[in-house]
Amino acid sequence: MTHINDVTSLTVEDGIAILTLNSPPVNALSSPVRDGIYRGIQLALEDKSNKAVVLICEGRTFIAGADLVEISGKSTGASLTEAQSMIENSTIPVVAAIHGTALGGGLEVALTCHNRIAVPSAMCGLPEVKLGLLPGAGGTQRLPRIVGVEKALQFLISGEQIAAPACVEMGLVDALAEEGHLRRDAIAFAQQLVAANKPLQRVRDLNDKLEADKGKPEIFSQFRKSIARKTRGFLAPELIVQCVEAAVNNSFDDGIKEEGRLFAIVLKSKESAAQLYQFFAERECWKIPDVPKDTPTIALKKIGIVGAGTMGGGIAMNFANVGYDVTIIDSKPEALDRGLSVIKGNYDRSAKNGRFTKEEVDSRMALISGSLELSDLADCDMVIEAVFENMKVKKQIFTDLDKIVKQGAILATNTSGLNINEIASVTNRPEFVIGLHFFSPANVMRLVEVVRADKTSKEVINTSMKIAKKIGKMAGLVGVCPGFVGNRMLAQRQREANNLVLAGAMPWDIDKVLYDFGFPMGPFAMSDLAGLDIGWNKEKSNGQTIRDVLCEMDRRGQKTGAGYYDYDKNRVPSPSPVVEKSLLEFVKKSGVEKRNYTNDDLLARCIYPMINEGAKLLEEGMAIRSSDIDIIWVNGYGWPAYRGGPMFYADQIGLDTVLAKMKEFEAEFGSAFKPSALLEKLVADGKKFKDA
Ligand code: 3H9
Repeated sequence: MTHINDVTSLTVEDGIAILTLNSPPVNALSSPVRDGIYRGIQLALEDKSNKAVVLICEGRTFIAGADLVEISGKSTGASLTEAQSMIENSTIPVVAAIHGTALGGGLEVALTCHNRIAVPSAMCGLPEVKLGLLPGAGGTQRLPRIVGVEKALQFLISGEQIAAPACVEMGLVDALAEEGHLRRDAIAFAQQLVAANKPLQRVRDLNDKLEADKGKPEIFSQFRKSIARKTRGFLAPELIVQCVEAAVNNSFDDGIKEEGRLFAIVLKSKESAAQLYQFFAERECWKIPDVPKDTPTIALKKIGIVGAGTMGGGIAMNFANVGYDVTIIDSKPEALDRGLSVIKGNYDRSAKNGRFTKEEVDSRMALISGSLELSDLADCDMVIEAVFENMKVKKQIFTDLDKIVKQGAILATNTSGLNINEIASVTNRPEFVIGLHFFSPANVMRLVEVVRADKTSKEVINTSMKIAKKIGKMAGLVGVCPGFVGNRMLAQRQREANNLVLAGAMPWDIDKVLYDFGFPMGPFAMSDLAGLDIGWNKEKSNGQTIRDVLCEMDRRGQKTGAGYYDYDKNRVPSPSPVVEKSLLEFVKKSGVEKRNYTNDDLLARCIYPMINEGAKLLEEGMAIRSSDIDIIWVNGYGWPAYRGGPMFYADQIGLDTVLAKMKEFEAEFGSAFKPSALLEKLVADGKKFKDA
């Protein structure tokens, strides 16, 4: 065996040179990996007795892409383009042998190989779009040459990973190896290629599929329309489409130049800085300083859910999806039946959309059973209470669960902000009590706030974080305080949005500012969607609040065709002159001075108090790190991913800017705006939240 460098080695078996990469954890294309590929292929070619080369990786995966730590920094040795050219211009076949994931630059390296073989469990993808980037190593030019323009656009814009068997169907992978025997089968495959002695297949030279799509600009215009809503505010998707257009309309070399030009733009963009930050934040959030990796966990097999409402049903689906037995309890038979049929309906819809098969619907439903008796949860390893937000009711449920459920089981509450210490206090096992705050709809939303109460044990925390990961969620570990992290910050935004309306700003102007910032909708559109009459009492209503005024006019939100907005029959909203008049009268009556606000004023009043609250949460130790707050806001509250999260955003615009504005607000509106001590300190020290 020849060691090329620390991460690459070359061996020869039966005339086939095997170039092996071993750069944990994911064989990313760091300088030594790129240089190792370049020099390894060069060395393999020097020995004329070698008939073919197999490029294979050690460890858990094939190359998972560019090295994201190094990506905008300095690099040494051969460039990726040089390594790829060395492969593509090889005079003997080079075969990529894929296991794990061939992602981004990894798949782009495989696409310069003449052939690809993969084990069935392998996945291929170009996920750059998720990082605010585009495939910058030929991916946008080679992929459409293999799979055609339409499929390539879907593949590139979704950034999804495709399983090896589907890749074979698309022509992206040539053959499947037996699981666990990749090396053996890749060598045999290379020998077959040598024996067949056909001309080497260079993807760059395949033009048939592009010819078929030439002169059809409508493909691009239709595609742009189809992704407009989903990609609003992101930079990379449009530039990816431009790259594919360049592939269709130019020679390969010119297309590559255009890809390079556009890659340089995305690489320097603030969107990719935010999305790369999120990538690492989403990996950091699992690391709990005082709960080391090797902390024991509690074995979970059977999960109990108390409450068959929308929340309980969604939570149950998460667990059934990954094979857990789930028992859902409700005290009312009709609520239980309704809950179970909503779950079935959700699964059926997914099956109809092709997300999984009818058999899978049946197997998942078979894991979920319903019961009217709490005692049926006795042998559960984890019970999650998901009833409505009422402390008295929750305390009663925990008192009962403590008596019924076996010792050693975790008792979790899905409260969105109640005091979990108080809930835990009614049990004889507060160390087994924890909060698992799912977001609605719980089967769809990615976030769970894992809420650590004063006495929660480390085992229970570790188990809860692990199970959150297993059911595919992003988890932020937070402390007990009203509203925890997410809702506590949201309350700041809600209060200020309402205050602005009370001082004459129009709801749709505030909504528009937040929508343009990147949120899916503003707080008033959201209230209309949820229904303005939630918690409103007709008998007690006396026009004291704006909500009273609107509900008294039977403007109770979308369901009545009117709320803050007027709605047409398709529920398309428009600003309401009636509401405007009522609001202005209300403001006049209340004696508050009406103001005119710029969009910047509206944004600062809604966003800066949230950032300040985030700083207080850090100060109080309710969140471990600012990036945890950011993953909570991006995954649970629609904060635009291309802005990284509120704390990252604050770091970008400058904490001094936020502090100065909070001081102005404090002077004008009082102590609700008092800057957090941490914010003051960071500004004084010239630091950012990321340094806190
Ligand atoms: C690209 O390729 C651009 C090119 O087109 C253009 C070039 C010119 N770099 O996720 P995990 C670390 S853009 C550096 O927990 P899993 C990660 O931080 C790239 N580090 O494991 C973590 O570290 P730690 C396109 C990386 O098994 C550890 O590896 N590629 C990279 O759940 C384990 O990661 C992608 O976007 C990297 N590329 O999932 C793929 N990747 O232990 C990004 C991971 O210290 N990666 N790390 O926290 C992934 O999607 C997943 O990591 C993967 C494994 C599926 C590979």
